[in-house]
Amino acid sequence: MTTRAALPEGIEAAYQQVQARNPGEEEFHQAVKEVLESLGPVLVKYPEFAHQKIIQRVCEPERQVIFRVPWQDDRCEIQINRGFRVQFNSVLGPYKGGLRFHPSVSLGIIKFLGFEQIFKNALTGMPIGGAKGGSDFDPKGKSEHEIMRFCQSFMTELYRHLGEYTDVPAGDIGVGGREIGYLFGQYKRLTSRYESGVLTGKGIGWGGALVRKEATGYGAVYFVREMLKVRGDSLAGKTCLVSGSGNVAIYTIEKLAELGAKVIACSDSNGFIIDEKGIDLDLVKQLKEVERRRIADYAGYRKHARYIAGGNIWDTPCQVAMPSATQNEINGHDAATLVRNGCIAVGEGANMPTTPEGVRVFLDAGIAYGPGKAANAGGVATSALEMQQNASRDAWSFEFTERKLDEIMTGIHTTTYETAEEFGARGNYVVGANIAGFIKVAKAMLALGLI
Ligand code: NDP
Ligand code: 2IT
Repeated sequence: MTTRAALPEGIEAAYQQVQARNPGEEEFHQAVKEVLESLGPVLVKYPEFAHQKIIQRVCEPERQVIFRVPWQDDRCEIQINRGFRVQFNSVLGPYKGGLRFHPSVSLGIIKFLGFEQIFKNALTGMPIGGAKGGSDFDPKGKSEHEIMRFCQSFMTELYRHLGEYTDVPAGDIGVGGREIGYLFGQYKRLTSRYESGVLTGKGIGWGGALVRKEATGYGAVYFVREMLKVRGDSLAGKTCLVSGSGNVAIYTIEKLAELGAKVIACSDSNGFIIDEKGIDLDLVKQLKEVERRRIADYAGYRKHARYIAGGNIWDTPCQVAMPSATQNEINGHDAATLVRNGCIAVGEGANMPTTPEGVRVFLDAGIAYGPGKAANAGGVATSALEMQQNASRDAWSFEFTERKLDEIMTGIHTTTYETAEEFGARGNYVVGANIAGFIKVAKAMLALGLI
């Protein structure tokens, strides 16, 4: 359950309508509430947003597709999964947002992610709308052939809703370069077109962009670097925790180490490892990216490291915490533990990893807290750079693209910081991100008439 804090009257009514119209979708309610809580002063400055019912409109997806995904496993047994694509808002550009394959996927999860994506994408300054999709398919333990057959069946239904000017998916949990390859291959067969710009996160050599793989993690670290800079501090010498050990976590660890910080722990859904000498990233990459094994195996190769099965990574003292696994992985108790143990900065690589109670603890403690829709926007921003390269049939160097990513993240930091200040919430990046993202979307919606 999400906690109930008071919302301004008109906004409260809009929120109640969202709850009533979308029963049982708790994560979606949570994401909506967090944005609406920031919007009181916006409606005072822009009363036309209220008159034109922008909040009510923005909370209703433009289109939602739910479909059957039938496929055969290696024993020729028929399996049925459910596929989703929620095309939330296209006022700023083609729908854009990742695909998640995880057994916990439901309509409410996809809607929370799609809703967040609208404002995140607006913050990047790139011409992209907001969407999310995925399936309750569980990739764990599946063979290479099963993954391919599933991706082909998923795309056989989804392709009719996509297009480089329509809707451009990418990866998220359970969807990486391998899956994007199979999805793109099937799209190509079904349409007889080599339409590179229809998916991002493609492989280098067949339309992919350098730095996309690294972008979410690198970008989140840049955001933390900027938050610390405002406070006259830096990442050098800081002890860090990074949850997860997937795409976002790996490249968060890489950039933290590059900037002189020391990451001592990372995790997966079974437990976490502590390596006081600093995580050996080459080993993590080999285990996770190449061999697709569990993080527990790390301790088998590094005898001084410890694996804590079922443990809570946030109990470990640190100065910087970067949740990079999944939603609601830091609750109020975890947040209080982090603050008590001396944590001074939190940068969210994951989407909505902190519960409302946890967010409150961080804000009350006055630590540097970078919410996901600002801090992890580097992934989708670099997806937009990939679309730009596809459109111009160009391929940029790693250095050039990384510089662009850094500029975009530094820009998002400045925008969110200054917006918070303008609306009387200095240092509150939650307010800054929600307001800056919302105003951009709302103004465009007004300009385009009743949409
Ligand atoms: P991956 O599938 O590459 O990695 C996910 C990691 O998180 C794994 O270590 C996984 O452990 C762990 N995890 C996933 N679900 C759970 C769960 N329910 N409980 C505990 N641990 C879990 O995904 P990404 O790294 O791409 O995504 C991580 C987060 O970052 C997500 O919140 C995603 O929405 C967000 N994000 C991703 C972007 C991207 O570009 N990929 C962009 C912006 C945000 P296990 O293997 O045990 O499941
Ligand atoms: O949550 C996200 O921003 C992503 N999973 C990346 C989306 C994208 O289209 O690159």
